[in-house]
Amino acid sequence: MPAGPSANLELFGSLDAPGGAAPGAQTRMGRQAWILRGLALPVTDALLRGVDEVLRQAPLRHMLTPGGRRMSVALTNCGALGWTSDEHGYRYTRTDPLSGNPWPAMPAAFAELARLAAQRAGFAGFEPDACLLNRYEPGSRLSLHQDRNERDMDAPIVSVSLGMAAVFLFGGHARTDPAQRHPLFHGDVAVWGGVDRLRYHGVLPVKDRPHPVLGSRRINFTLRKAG
Ligand code: MD3
Ligand code: FE
Repeated sequence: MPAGPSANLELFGSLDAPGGAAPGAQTRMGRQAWILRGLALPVTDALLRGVDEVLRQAPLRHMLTPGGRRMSVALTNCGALGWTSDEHGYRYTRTDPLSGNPWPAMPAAFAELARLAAQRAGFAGFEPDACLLNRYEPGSRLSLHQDRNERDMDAPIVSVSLGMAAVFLFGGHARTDPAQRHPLFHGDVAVWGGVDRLRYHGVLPVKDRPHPVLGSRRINFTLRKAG
């Protein structure tokens, strides 16, 4: 994608941007890792209806890590495959372990935005089959990890941020590599794949700065090709 004069325009490490970073700006985090500022803003109503529909059928829950710790982020899934963590490890399943039912269908607005974002970042033809939805409350965090449970490492991952801002940590290929910090605002969409697909990443504890629409919550959903 063209790296225009505003490719790196962002408020570095700061959440003091009431309207978020400039919509339309593109933050390049790595060779094949981008934040597309505000790309979701025109469709937030449809996305939030989709979120409500998913949560009605598959409520948010705090999963356990394989080490037995309760995650501070609550999560659920939609699409054919859903990500699960328990004392046995991480994996994708076709059914929700809480209900035994298939995961809710992926809302059309999620898949459409994911295809658009992937194409803008140089990954044409992305067809996600899994969507992991995370809900952060003040203090929730996600420690540094790699996303490596998906079968097809050639496919990118697309993430959509809604609600309160958060600081995203973007590390390297080793857990101890230094991490860049990037704020993620309501409506921002991140896409990463290729050489950046397996980089360590995480989210710092979220500060309580209520969002006008979502209040003291941050919703992030990630679209993946898991099967
Ligand atoms: C990874 N979610 O669900 S997505 C996850 O904000 C997850 O909830 C985070 O990590 C969240 O597994 C972060 C944003 C993101 C953006 C760019 C990346 C993750 C990335 C680039 C490389 C690797
Ligand atoms: Fe991740």
